[in-house]
Amino acid sequence: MQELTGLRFKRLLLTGAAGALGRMLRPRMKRYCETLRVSDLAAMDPAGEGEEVVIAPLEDEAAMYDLLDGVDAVLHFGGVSIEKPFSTVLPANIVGAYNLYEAARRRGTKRIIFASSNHVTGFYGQDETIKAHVVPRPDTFYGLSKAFGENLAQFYFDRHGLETVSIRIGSCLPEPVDRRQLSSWLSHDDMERLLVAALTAPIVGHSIVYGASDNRTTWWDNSQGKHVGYRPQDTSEPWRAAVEAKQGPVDTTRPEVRFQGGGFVVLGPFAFAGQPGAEAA
Ligand code: NAI
Ligand code: 15L
Repeated sequence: MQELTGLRFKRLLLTGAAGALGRMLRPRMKRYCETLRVSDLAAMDPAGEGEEVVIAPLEDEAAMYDLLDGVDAVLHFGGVSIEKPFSTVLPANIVGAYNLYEAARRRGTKRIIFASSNHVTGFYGQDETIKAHVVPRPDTFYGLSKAFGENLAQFYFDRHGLETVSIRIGSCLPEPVDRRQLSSWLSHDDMERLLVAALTAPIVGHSIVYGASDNRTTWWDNSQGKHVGYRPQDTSEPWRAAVEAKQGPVDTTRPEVRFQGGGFVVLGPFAFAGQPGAEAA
């Protein structure tokens, strides 16, 4: 994808840089800043020109304070990215998000782009189209932690004027691979477009935008985030026929087909009430 503007931040921070999206975004976001600081708790590629590589666990308050030094804006992609026991989600996504916001406030960082998730609203139906300001209906402890992150963002804006765009990312992959992803897919190029829009929109306060491409089937209406200026240019349509042929007919009574969160709604120890595998307690 061509560079979108000649825009240059002095220093951007990308957390979660060792992860799937972090590795994809690192070379792309480098083009928009003089210095890209990348962090994770896992090992990352060594620093290239104009890069700084920092190992920093989100739950380490002092490390986060150091990490935010001199940072204009943050792309916060670090943390637990799938359903896990609450004791695993808590330090990374809840304590970690607090540490990041508090460090950003004290260091004077202006804006955070928060990699939230569609699993904040995973228990809405696939027969519904929802806007960003609906009541959250998280489908997992993971989705709950992202809802906390969004509330934290709202609080830090209302209380301290620290701006955030929370992106409820759908499924960000090179291409859609199943029927659900025909609706939830976000191409890598559209992710970059969305991040640049979120970084550069003049005023965002705390805004929430669903991160999806311009798919023909969609459950998300981004009209409440129009001011962010995101214009997707890709669509899942070229993959539709092949995905539908491969998958065949779906059983629409199954919870993972009924709800937007797909397979996440049946993950974890509780499974889904009334379904085989659901824990009695
Ligand atoms: P990933 O699991 O590949 O990457 C997450 C990174 O965060 C990993 O490198 C991991 O080491 C790091 N991390 C985990 N706990 C940490 C901690 N306590 N301190 C510091 N670093 C920690 O996930 P992926 O797919 O790259 O997603 C990135 C972000 O985007 C996540 O926050 C995820 O929830 C969100 N997201 C991703 C979607 C997707 O389609 N890939 C969809 C919706 C949201
Ligand atoms: C997410 O939040 C996950 O991080 C990612 O691994 C995908 O499963 C995605 O949602 C999805 O809903 O497809």
